[in-house]
Amino acid sequence: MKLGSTLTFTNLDTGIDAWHTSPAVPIRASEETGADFPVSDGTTSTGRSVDLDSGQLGYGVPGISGVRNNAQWSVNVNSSDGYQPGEIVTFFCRVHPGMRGVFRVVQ
Ligand SMILES: [Cu+2]
Repeated sequence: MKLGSTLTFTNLDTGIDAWHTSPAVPIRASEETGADFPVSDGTTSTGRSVDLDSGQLGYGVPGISGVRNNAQWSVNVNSSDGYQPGEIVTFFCRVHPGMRGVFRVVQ
């Protein structure tokens, strides 16, 4: 992700009532992969704490389902929010932990 850009997560499964949280829980950025990846300790590769929680992206009964009733959620990847070139941020879906992603901040 280029520093200063916006990262938007879109739930494309709303037609089948599948809710996703993308990213769900901020997780430690790591260049390692394995059974313990990603680690959900809420920090990036630089050790900086991040709060990336989209809530449940999708549509449901207001007040009961707990979903946002919105299919998109965005993060501003900019220096004023602490992002730095080279920083790696990993994330996963809390509903479907096998859905994982990562981005590296570039200049
Ligand atoms: Cu999901």
